[in-house]
Amino acid sequence: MGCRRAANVAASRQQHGIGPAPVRSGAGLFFGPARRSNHDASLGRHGSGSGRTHGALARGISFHYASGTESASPARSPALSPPVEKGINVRIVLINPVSRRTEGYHTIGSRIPQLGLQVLAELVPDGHEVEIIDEIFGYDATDAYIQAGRYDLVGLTAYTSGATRAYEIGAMCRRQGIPIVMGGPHASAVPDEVSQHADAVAIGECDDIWPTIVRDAAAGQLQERYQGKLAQLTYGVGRANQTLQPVNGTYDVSSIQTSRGCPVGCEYCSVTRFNGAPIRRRDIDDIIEEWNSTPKRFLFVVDDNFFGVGEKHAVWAKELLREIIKRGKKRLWFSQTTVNMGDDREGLRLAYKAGCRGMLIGFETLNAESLKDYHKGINHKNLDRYRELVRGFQRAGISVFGAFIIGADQDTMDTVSTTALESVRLGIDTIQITNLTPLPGTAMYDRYMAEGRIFATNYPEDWERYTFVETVYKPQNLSAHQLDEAIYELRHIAANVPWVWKRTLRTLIRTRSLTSALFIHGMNKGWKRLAKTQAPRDEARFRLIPKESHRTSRIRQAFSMAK
Ligand code: B12
Ligand code: SF4
Repeated sequence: MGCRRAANVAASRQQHGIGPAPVRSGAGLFFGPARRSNHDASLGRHGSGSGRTHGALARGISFHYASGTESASPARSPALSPPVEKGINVRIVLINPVSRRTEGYHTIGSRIPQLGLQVLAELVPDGHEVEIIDEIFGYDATDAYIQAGRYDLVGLTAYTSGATRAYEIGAMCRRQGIPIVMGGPHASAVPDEVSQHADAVAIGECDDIWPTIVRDAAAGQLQERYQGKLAQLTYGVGRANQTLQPVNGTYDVSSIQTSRGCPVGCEYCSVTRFNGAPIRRRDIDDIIEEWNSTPKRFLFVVDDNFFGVGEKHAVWAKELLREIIKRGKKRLWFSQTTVNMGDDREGLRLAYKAGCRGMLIGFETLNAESLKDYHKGINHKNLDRYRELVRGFQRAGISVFGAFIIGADQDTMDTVSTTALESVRLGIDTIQITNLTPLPGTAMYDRYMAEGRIFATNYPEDWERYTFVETVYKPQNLSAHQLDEAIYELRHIAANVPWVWKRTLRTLIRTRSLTSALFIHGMNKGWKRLAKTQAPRDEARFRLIPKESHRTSRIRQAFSMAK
């Protein structure tokens, strides 16, 4: 790759007619819980607004729109000619771009924080400003605020499905002359691709390098590539700015992370490659302080595998739970773990006491061969005991959110309906069934690519199809269309039969916990709304029409919870 000049935030401001704002102390610069609505954000959309943003107004600074959205994107931000200007305060925006193909998914359920952005916000060095835009609340704020020249540096995260939209934002920034840095799971998986759309790519965990990136940008010395390393989660590392809400909406819950990494190494998952196999735990005092600062009473503990798979992991998790019981503010929470936790009575008792009301467990499949292919040894080992383990959670008062993937080499069109029915037999409280999706950066992607099985390869447009609600590869025993159809049948029925209250009642009976039952009620209501949004989209996208078959009657049986 040829020589690139450093991006310069001062140059970007000059382009917008905005002089450097005076340097102020860090604390005063955080906007705090800025609760602006989408209406606010849409004021200046596509250059048709008043020509001022809230940020600019606050400073008494005027700006002009640099260009229309239809012009071609320059290869690099035109803001790349330094004079180096040290000490400038950079107005940073951290954006979570969202795929337009699954709006239902993002907007119907709970609005969960994009924790990575709150973590980066916490690490912004003093003297700079930071805001978050999360497109789960809509796209208007991004377009309006960027075109209004509100920011000097744009930081993009992205899931693979959000990459297409991220590049669109990147192009808009380049037209505006605003430097862009992109990080997160997709950028780390395909940094060469990302570097064509962003001025800098940040690979891996970035806790250690993000402050340097901001300083480099302020000094006009943004590098093309930054390589992060697995963070040592000592006091303060991994902590999020809990009070900073997106400028375009307010999250429903708070998120927190107590550990990173997972030793299981499932073939379709990027966590073990990205965050490492050893489970790294944060400092307990630090967790408790952050826990007590969370603004919402309901928390999502986003750990990859909260309880882990071995004795050492369990001992640590229990130690944390005891401290939460002793020193933590009362919170109800939900996390993710592997099925083996269902065996640990003490761990489950402590978790309930500490406020845990639900655990997401990736059961993935009920087929032993598929589990082997997925390299999910912990499930393979426990396959015959799923029911007993589910009961373990429920006896402790904790509900079970079972995640399943359909599309393994052993799966047929019947697998969706059989899985739905079997999950009732296992007593799982709420289920999620998604299309197997080989994501870049995973061993499965590499294998399927080598086998020529992935057909959605018109990148970057096709990344937007990697949403887990569409098949992007050729399954072994059925066509991609058949797999989409089998999952569509589930959504269609979920949308059209009454089932939510029945599940709530069953959870109440099994867990004897009203809060767990209410949690499940909320989840299932969300899934129903999602199914109502997504099923007609499936019909349009895949040209599907509802048909009665032995599969649909089995799915109905599952929703009516007949054993
Ligand atoms: C919590 C979580 C969720 C939650 C909440 C989502 C949310 N709003 O964050 C829920 C349950 C809703 C969810 C859903 C899904 N998820 Co999810 N989820 C996670 C999980 C477990 C933790 C994310 C997190 O908060 N991490 C903690 C923060 C601190 O880490 P981070 O975001 O990676 O940020 C760090 C670096 O990446 C980097 N960084 C990130 N962004 C940026 C930006 C800049 C500018 C810079 C410099 C650095 C940088 O710096 C940060 C600090 O080190 C991850 C696994 C993981 N360990 O990350 C999967 C993960 C992100 N999810 C994944 C997937 C696939 C999904 C789903 C598609 C799954 C599904 N079955 O439907 C959906 C899609 C949701 C959507 N929005 O499209 C994949 C994404 C992989 C990919 N290439 O896209 C992951 C990596 C897990 C996996 N299977 O591999 N998810
Ligand atoms: S157990 Fe979960 S987090 Fe761990 S590798 Fe498998 S899917 Fe990823």
